[in-house]
Amino acid sequence: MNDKIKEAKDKIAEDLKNIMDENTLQQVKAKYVGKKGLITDLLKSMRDVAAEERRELGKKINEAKNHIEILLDQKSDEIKKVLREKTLLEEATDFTLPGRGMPIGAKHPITQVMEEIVYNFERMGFEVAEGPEIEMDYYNFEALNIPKDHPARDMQDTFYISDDIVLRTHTSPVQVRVMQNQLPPVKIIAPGKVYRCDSDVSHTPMFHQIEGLLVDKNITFGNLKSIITQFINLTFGENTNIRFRPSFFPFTEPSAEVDIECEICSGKGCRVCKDTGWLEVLGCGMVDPEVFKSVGYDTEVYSGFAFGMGVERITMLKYGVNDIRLFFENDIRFLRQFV
Ligand code: 2U9
Repeated sequence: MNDKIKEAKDKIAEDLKNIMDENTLQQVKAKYVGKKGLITDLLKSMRDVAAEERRELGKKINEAKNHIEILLDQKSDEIKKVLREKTLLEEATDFTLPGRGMPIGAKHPITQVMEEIVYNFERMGFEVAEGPEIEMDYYNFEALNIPKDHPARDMQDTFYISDDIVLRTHTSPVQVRVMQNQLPPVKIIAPGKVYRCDSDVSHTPMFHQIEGLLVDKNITFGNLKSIITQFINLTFGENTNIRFRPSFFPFTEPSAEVDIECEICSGKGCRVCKDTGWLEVLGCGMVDPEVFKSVGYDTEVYSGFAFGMGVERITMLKYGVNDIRLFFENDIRFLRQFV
C-alpha cells in the first residue's frame, strides 16, 4: 500500500510534465482522482487494512491526494496562462494603423441646384410657398385658364387619381391657392415635385419645378425681364447671353421662353443646341387676366408676371448632363461628381 501511494505521488509529476492542453489534463485527473482513479482505488482498499494501520494509512493517502490536486491545479493555471498570452499576441491591436474613415453623405445634385435657385430668388425678395402634390382639377387646370378640352389635360400627360383629382402637373396651383387667400402684393416662388406621364432622355414621370409669381400695381414686362435676367446671371454666370423668344401658355399673355447662349459652341450651333446656338432655360409671361378673374383680383388695378422652370433641366444645362435618368439611378459614381 505504501509503495502504491509513493508511486502515485512520483508518477503524477511525470504525467503532467509535457501536457499543454486542458483535455489531456482532464484525462490525467481522471486517472488519479476520478471515480476509477488510483487514489480512489486506494481509499476503497482501506476496507481490507487492519484497524490499527488504517488511521496512519488514511492520512498518507489524503496527503498524496492533496499533493496531486495541487499539482493538477498548478498545471491548469499554467495552461490557461499560456493560452491567454497566445490569444493576446494574436489579437494584438496596432494603434499606429491609420483610422477607418466614416463615409459622409452629401446632397443630391437636384437638391443642391433647387436650394441654389431658391436662395437666388430669396435674395431678390421672393418668399417660398408650398402646396399639395395631389391636387384638385380646379387648381391644377381650371383656375389657370386650361379648359376641359385643352390638350394639356390629355390622359397621356396627366396622372388622374379620379375624375377631378390629379397629381399636380406643375406647381402653379400653389400660386392660385396663395392668391385665393391674400391680396397683392404677392411675391412668391413655389418649388416642388410635379408629375407627368412621360419618359425618355429628357423626361421622367416625376421631376422638380420652381415657379414664381409677382403681382402688384404697375407690374410690367420690363420688371419680368429684369428679375429673369438677374436670376440667370446669378445661376449661370454674370456674362451669360440671354434672349426672350415669343411663346404661348394658357395662363400667361404675352408669353415668352428664355434661352441662354450655348456654351459648348459659343452660339455657333452644335449637336447639343440643335444648331440654334441657344438653349431653352425657362418659360414666363404676364399673368393672363382670366387667371386673376378666377381668384377675384381686380384686373384693372393689378398686373403681374409668372415664370416656371424644370430643376432637372437647369441642372443638366449647368453641368452638361445629357440624360435626365442619371439623376434617378442613384449610381454613386455619378452622384460623387457633385460633392
Ligand atoms: C399662375 C399663373 C401663371 C407659370 C409659368 C411657364 C411659363 C413655363 C414650364 C417650364 C419648363 C414648365 O417644367 S416645365 O416643363 N413652365 O414655361 N410656367 S409661365 O405661370 C403661372 C403660374 C402660376 C397663377
